[in-house]
Amino acid sequence: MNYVAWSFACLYVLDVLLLGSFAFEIKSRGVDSIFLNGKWNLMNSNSSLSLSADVPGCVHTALQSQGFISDPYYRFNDLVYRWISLDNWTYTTSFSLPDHVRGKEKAVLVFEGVDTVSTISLNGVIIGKTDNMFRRYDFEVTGLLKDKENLLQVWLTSAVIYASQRSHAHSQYRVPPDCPPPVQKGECHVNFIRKAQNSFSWDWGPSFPTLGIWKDVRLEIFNTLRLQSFTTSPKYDTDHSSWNVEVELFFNVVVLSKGFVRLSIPLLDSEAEFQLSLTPGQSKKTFGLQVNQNASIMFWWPFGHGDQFLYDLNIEINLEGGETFNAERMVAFRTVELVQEPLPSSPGLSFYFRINGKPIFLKGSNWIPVHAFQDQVTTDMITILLRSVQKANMNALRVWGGGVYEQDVFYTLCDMYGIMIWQDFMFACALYPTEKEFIQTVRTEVTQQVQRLKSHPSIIIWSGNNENEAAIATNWFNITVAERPLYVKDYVNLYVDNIRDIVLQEDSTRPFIVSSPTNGIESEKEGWVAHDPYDPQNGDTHYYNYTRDCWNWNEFPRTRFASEFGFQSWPSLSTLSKVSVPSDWDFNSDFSAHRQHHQDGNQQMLKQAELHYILPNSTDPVQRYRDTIYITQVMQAQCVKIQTEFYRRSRSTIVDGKGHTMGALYWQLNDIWQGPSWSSVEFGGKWKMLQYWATDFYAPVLSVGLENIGDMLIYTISDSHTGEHKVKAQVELYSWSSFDAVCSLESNWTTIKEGESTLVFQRTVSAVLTECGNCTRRSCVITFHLSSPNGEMIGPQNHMFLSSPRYAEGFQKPNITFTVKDAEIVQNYAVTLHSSFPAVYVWLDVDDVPGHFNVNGFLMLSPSLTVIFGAWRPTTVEEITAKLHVTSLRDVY
Ligand code: BMA
Repeated sequence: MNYVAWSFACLYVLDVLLLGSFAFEIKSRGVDSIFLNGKWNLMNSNSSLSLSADVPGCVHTALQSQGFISDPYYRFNDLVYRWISLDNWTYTTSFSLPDHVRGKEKAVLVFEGVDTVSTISLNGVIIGKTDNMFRRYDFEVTGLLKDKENLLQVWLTSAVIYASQRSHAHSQYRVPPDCPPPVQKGECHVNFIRKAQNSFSWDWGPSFPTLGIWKDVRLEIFNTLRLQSFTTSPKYDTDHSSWNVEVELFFNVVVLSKGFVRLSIPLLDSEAEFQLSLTPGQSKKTFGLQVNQNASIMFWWPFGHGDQFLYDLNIEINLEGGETFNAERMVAFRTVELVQEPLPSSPGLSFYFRINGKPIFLKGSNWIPVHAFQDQVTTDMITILLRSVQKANMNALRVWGGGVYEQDVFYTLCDMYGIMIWQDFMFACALYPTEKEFIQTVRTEVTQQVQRLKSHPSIIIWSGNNENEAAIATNWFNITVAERPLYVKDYVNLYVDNIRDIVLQEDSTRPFIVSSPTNGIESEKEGWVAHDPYDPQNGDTHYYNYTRDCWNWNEFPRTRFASEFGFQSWPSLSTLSKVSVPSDWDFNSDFSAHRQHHQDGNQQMLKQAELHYILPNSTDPVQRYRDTIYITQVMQAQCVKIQTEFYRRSRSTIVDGKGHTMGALYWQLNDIWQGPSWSSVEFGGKWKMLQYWATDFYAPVLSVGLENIGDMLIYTISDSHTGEHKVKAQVELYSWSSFDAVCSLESNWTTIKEGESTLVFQRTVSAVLTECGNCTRRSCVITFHLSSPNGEMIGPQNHMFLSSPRYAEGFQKPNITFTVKDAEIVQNYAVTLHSSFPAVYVWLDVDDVPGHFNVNGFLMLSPSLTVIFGAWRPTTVEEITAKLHVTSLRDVY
């Protein structure tokens, strides 16, 4: 664990300052942009409600901010406010044109994002319709504008009603699933609408089928042309061993225009100028900037593998008529390959990423939407989450296909932080229709999103959908054998013939796979739907099992790449108390059942916890509730740790043809609301125990302990590229009743190699116990770490149990007390704990004070220990002292 005190707040301020200089922007002389964001009027269908509403925004946010409804996340409000999504709503604004734009040749009204189904009118004339929240709409309005009092109206249709109508109109055959499982309390037929699929409910989130104008609205007025967007794609030319940056410019041209384009990367002394000739209509021009071969290019590396060099690329366009366009964007140089090759002694193919020629193990988690109301997602929220990702030693996230394509700032921050993104297209856990209009809107969506996002080096792969290959292959929807070909045909049509086809045309700088999980090349051979997409010997896998004992690592598939796995837990009381009342604070309350959207989820958590821990039994109901939350977080952290350590140590082993695991992305990083889920970070940014533990189990060099058929083994995994290290494992056994180690053991010196997992210690458990003397499986716990020849500790301290803590002998209440002091670093506080006995899963919770500890959820084997709390807002020693709660396993029963 990293014991260096750090201040999140300071880093955050720095990020926001840097972001300003990294964001891309088009400045043009000749095009006037008039933003129509701000206060609009909003009305429901029978005009009984009329209110002011922000654009960008949505109906729910407007109703809440104007006091018509209370917090939609509060208690059972997701059901109470269902009527909002069943109604139709109209947004109206009026505007005048500034003098200097009147009489220009062309006017285009740009909607960056409408959620979702609408008819739009300007001055009473219908200018267009929308049906896809993931695409931008440009409506030409030349000739419709008045100098004053232009009336712009967006007539939104209920997404729920629209989806239902579309599904009924699709009468030839059903496109399942019809509705989500009842436990999700959601709406039906979400697969018929191009909208965040989770917005009709998910197994971790509420049903809020929003309506709104969720992104900017602006008018663009010009005489000659406008530059709509541009992309920058550095490509490595292997024949000439040089880099070439491909720049695409997308124009909307009114009159024949001539001029020139200058591209430059000043830091690399690279510049080129090109003639430009544009004819009326839409037009795309592509240019290549050859990077100066004498310049030394610094690569962009994933976090933990090197720096993230970003270079400023300038685009300057000068037209003969005097118009100019200037744009800039940060570009980065990196290559990415998805390696699917035969492996020795294994039947399938490998599945791993090579970045800049080096194999990289992906360590991270899955990202879901940050909020049900996307207009409420701030740069702060995204920054805090992505900083948490990096802080926990993760280098990758998968933007999961049931949510949204994230906003630009998300990808810009990932570029800066070195977080690799596995980007799904937004299709999840369903079959989809393939009518002409549906395919057409998807084609536009995919083209636009690839063009918007492909300049980001952080994105390393595109993936067509979440689990839809598996849904057909393993027959989630009871499709008959006779009908199956029809659905496979639709599947291939949508993801292969359309989405894949577009992606391959638009972007040659990163790989594409059709689904996750998939068998990759093997799925393709089997006609894109493999008979078992969960095959551990090909492609990636998703694996969940809540009923089997998660401490038994033999249960896990030795996969090539674990892109999803996880366990649920409940968020802290301070997070839940914002949306509940004390009578809800009971694990068996209606509230607890209501927030749980996964069938039997609450029972599964307790059953899994009960295998190894005694469940909380305080007679004080609120204490019991807090303790139950705690035990679910203990269970989750321990289960995900064991599973992730298994994947990391499987990176260089092949057992029975399985292994060579090169990625572990647990499900899921973040939460959409305050409820139970697989997340490691709660809604609001508070870290669960799992997030603290990820810092260790994703450490660059890690030692892992386990038991295998009576043997105690310690493996070392190294992600470093710095060559070989000599290490030995130092092992200590502690009894539960004393702070003095019962005995210490050592391994021999072993050389660990970069990118490998190496066995460093092996003895039978009985030999270890005999040698140690006063220890039994139940009375002792084992700690271990690695050390170098000069005595340095390498990687984090780790520990293992030889028996479940529920059977621990000599285990006593530790009576932990604490004192808090100012740590003399901005907003950092030192908490010194005093304990009477060894304690396990020691958990510090400062209620609603935002921030986090340098270490938490730990094994305490000394009578006192100091940890640091870094607050994200000003606080005091007194506030922390008053709000701090310390819990350890022995305290809950
Ligand atoms: C997966 C995901 C999500 C889901 C999660 C937990 O398979 O793709 O659909 O939320 O499992 O059930």
